[in-house]
Amino acid sequence: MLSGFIAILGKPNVGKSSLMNALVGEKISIVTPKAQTTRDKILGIVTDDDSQMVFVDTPGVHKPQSKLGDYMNACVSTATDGVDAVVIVLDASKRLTDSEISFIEKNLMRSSSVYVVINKTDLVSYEKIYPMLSQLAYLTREEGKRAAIKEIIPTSCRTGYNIDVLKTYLKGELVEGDCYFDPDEITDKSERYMICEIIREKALLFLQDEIPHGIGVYIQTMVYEDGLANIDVDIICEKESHKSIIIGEKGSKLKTIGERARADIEKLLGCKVYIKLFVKVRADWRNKGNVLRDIGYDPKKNL
Ligand SMILES: Nc1nc2c(ncn2[C@@H]2O[C@H](COP(=O)(O)OP(=O)(O)O)[C@@H](O)[C@H]2O)c(=O)[nH]1
Ligand SMILES: [Mg+2]
Repeated sequence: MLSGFIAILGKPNVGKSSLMNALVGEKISIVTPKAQTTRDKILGIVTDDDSQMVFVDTPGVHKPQSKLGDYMNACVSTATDGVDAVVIVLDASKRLTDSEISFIEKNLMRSSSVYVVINKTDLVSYEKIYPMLSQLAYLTREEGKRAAIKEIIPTSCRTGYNIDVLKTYLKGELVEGDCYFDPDEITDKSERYMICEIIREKALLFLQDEIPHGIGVYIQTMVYEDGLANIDVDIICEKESHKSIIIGEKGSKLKTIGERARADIEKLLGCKVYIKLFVKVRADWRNKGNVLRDIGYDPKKNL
């Protein structure tokens, strides 16, 4: 059996979570147009007859401004420990920045193979990608202690372009060994965690920009009864004014979030679901260790 870990890294919003979902063929990590959607290290597992690939999705590399931000960055740095390969994702529709280039260089000093993916190619013509390739050209040659990029692969998670090609390369990085996970598993996260993530995704999609970063989702109770899952969920925010925006006029926004989330959660659990959402204010929760732990961002457990 061949097996191995592959970390997916890059700036916020380049499509890391979309790429992991495309590689696994299941929606594991939530995806929104907003930066810093992914807060945690989250595994996506693909097992076939002769191999197991474990992908590690990570929060984007960013400057932390709270304890939650510190946690997110710690997730990024521990995600690369001991992995067999690293995939660094770039956005074809954005200019390649110096910090992205030095991030690639830094990763080339480590022992694992580095692949660079230029994602979102569906948004641009090839002329836009050539300058990026020439900026990266010197990194395709080894120099001193710095290894060379193994491959640069243009992809699109939207159309599925080159996802198989990337997967074939990555399969070549696996090593002989045991499976790390049961062949039926597709992620390391619990059902409860996935439910909270689905609710957070819908909240991020339907709320204004300034609020989403201040949201945490927590399951109070979850009871199965007569083939129905009854779930009571707290949405934690930082201010009273945010609370009324999340609830919306006559509860309309909260209702939309709940309805959209319910459809996805029913798919996940394979049964009918009844959700009650409660919005609570906890000022500055992103800096409170106990609230972070309640929500599941526990440095002791996840890092
Ligand atoms: N057009 C296009 N959009 C994409 C592609 N991949 C991801 N996106 C979008 O980019 C946004 C950020 O994606 P996400 O996977 O959450 O990025 P992450 O922050 O790097 O994990 C979402 O709106 C995605 O739908 C792609 O290949 N093409
Ligand atoms: Mg993400």
